[in-house]
Amino acid sequence: MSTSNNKSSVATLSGAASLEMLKQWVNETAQVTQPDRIVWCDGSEEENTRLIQQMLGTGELVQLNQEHYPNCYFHRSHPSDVARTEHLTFICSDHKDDVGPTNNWMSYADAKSRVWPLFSGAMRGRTMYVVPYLMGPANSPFSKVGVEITDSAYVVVNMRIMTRMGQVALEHMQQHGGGFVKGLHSLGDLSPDRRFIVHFPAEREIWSIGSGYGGNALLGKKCFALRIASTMGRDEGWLAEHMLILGIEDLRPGRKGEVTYIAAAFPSACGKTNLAMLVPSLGLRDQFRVFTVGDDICWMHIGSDGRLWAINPEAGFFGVAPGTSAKTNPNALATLQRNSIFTNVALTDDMQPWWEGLSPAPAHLTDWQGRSWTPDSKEKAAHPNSRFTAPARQCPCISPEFEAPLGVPISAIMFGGRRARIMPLVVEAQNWQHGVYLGATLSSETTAAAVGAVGVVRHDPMAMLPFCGYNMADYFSHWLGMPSRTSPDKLPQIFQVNWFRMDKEGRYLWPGFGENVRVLKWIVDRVRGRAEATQDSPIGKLPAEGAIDLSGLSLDADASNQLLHVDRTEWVDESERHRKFLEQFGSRTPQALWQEHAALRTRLGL
Ligand code: SAT
Ligand code: MN
Repeated sequence: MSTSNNKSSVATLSGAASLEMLKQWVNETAQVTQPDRIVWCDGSEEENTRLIQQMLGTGELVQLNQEHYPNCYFHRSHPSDVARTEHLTFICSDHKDDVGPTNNWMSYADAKSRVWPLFSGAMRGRTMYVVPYLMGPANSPFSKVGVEITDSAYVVVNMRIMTRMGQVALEHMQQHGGGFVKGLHSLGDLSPDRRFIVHFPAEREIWSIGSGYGGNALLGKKCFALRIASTMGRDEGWLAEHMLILGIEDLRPGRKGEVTYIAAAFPSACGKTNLAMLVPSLGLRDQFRVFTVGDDICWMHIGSDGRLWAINPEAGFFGVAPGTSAKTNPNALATLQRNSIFTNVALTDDMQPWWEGLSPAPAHLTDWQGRSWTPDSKEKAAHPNSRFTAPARQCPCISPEFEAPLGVPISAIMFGGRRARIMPLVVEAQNWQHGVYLGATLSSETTAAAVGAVGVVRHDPMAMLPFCGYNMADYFSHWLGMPSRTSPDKLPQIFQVNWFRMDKEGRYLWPGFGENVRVLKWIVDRVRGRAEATQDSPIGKLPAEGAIDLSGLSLDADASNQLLHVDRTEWVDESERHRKFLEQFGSRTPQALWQEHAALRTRLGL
């Protein structure tokens, strides 16, 4: 077992020593898992073709209509393995307090006795793939190397889309040293009873067994780029966040095409991909244009100019298919038209992928479980968490800065939740500390991205609840400490948004999608000192009357009032929920958050 509870500092390893460590780890792992053969993946086209051919043979992949979807394939996962399983996701450390009340903790002893034995002989009769990958652009000082050992060829071809895989990663490691994050993955027997996703932040290691699904199995994504990276960020003074990154170009006369970069955190399946690829609604299309840097994960470092600079560590999109259409996200639709993998969607009779919201339902489909489906069927044809895996470089609005080694400078951070009530469309924080409070007290209704009830309001601070690799109270302290690392006026302004507010009849008040550019416009103008906000709302700065451009939008006066309405009674209750949430962390809750809580209560007249 390579994790022997001695925290060797891999960060100081040379390139040669890192490579040596890799060889040794592969040998040790093979001895335990007993694969029939070992394949070192180089990320090449030939290798990819070979793996695809092999999976077409076993039925793991099905070829899609090559005329409409060239080089696209379909995969059906086990019906009990279609979303992240948060209750089977653990952080392993010396003390339970290290991970806090919002994470599942596992002791080293339990990891050794309950999880490690499941890997014993797990790869018998299978191939063990060794997948080196780079998170972040080649040549970026912020990029980090991971190696995933897996017995799933499906994982390999997905990792090839989602990361910079193969030679580029080994070269980065050789040049920069610093070791790599170990990720050991086996499908095991796919039983939820023997499924564990265990993180060892101190050892920079991940074990995942019993699942072949996205966030559980593509270990570069949530496991490394968020849970392990958030602990690296804490130790090294940077931020690993569950955020999209977009650039919004101002096309208005006299603005010289200035681009403002925004990072935005939303829980899974709340529209990050759509926002990252936003096409402004018709009326505002000649004023703004949006470029995508990332749709899910954002690593932010303080640059030499004192500002926060962001890179997207990923190279592809693992997007929710249902709801994606020419209307809601034409850029995503164009991106996934070729070289993409579809998981748990429905199939048309001529082998095109289909999901709810794509187009009017065809008269006949094969549903995500392989059953015949007609519009009369009671169940959905595509799984609500069905996904596409598509290369980012194919996105028509990919940012010219996508590969920039130093990333892009962030001017605004948005925290968004899915809330039917209470939360206004947009509110701006008074300052960084208040912004951290807005992020820390964020709540959202649960979605199909994780196993469990859908639509339940839960706290999801910074949209990181399932992804923070250490005690969330310490994570808040880390955020609160950012101003001490730079000059505070260089940090981005912080906003909270909610696209999902409903009226009493349960209808969305805000049209969302392309119309969200109206909120972005206000945010751009706020950070550039050109738009007005009220100063007197108890929860933060709201757009002043008329400050949000609603021209050409058929929104009645009542709806626009409701969208920005702050109901004192509701907020008194909400502040109680904040208190209960913050109390969970006991003495670790930063005093600054209690100060903000008290200030909110005072502004509410309590
Ligand atoms: O399955 S993933 O975790 O990769 C996607 C998501 O839930 O955001
Ligand atoms: Mn996500």
